[in-house]
Amino acid sequence: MLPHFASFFSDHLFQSWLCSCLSIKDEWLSVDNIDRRKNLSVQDFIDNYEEPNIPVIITDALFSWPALTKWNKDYLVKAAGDSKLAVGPVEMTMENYFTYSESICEERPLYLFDPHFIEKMPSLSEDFDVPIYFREDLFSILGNERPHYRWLIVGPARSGSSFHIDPNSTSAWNAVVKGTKKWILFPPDVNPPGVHPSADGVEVAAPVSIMEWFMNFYKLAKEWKKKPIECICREGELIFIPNGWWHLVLNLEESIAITQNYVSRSNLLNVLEFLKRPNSAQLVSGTKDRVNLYNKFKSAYVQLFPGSIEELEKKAVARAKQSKSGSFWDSVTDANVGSFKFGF
Ligand SMILES: O=C(O)CCC(=O)C(=O)O
Repeated sequence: MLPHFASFFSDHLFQSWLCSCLSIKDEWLSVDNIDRRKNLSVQDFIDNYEEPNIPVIITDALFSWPALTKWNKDYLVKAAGDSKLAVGPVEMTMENYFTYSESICEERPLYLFDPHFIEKMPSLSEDFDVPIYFREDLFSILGNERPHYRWLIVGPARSGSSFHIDPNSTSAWNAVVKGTKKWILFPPDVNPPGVHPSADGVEVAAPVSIMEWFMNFYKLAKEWKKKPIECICREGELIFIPNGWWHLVLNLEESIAITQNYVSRSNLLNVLEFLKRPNSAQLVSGTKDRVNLYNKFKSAYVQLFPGSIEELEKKAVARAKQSKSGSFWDSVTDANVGSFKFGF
């Protein structure tokens, strides 16, 4: 005989069901307070966004990408063939992924997020290139030992990435080839509402899903210590995510994107600082040899560019001295992600 559940109630089950069928509310999408730039020179990008560590959408960085006109479901299915792609905790063919994503209504739709897509779908490399702003890619000096750095991202409406900071203190760009993405970003010194990182930065306690965060915490963000940067990144646009920034992404429709994480001279000192933390074995990601990444990267860099680190340190000190905010000593002693400290 079946058990009788007539008087059984569960907030937990209800919330999950609610999050899987709640529609995306207009009020979650109305704020757009990010800088949007076109005809931006590389030097302007470095001076106004990369060095001061500020997000920006660049609206014309992808104009030459064939991907914008070529990529659709059929094209990706053909390019992937029988190769299995990384989808959350499992692997599946592109064809099976679309069969899944077209049929589900879930609180946390599985997201295709593959760091080896170029090896599996080599023809895609003809359809995009790294935009001019991000050509300095210092981890490339590590060759095959560099941490994972580029991903193909595919997901249905309501899929996305819950709040996180990007790996290894890298910065990133995220280019939308199809679809639209809602972004919420908080600076490195502000934990988003509902998000509680452990003191060592290894664990993060956060809402179960993106929809749950919007439902229960979005309103709080409006009165938070610092207001977030919010925007919708549309087809053909690219967003720059500076190192150390918390970000959450919600796909508003079926989306295809490419993201790449990188180290340039603007964030080299932060990356070195991060890699040499005492708990690097837990913090460093995307590579097997987490503990030795610092030594390998630093010695390869010093060999190629002798004196460069010292020069960057001097520049950082001069910049901090110049800043009116009196944050010089904060900046050299603060252990927050994204801040510079002495002692390499
Ligand atoms: O879901 C997305 O497109 C964002 C990806 C992302 O945040 C990341 O790669 O760090």
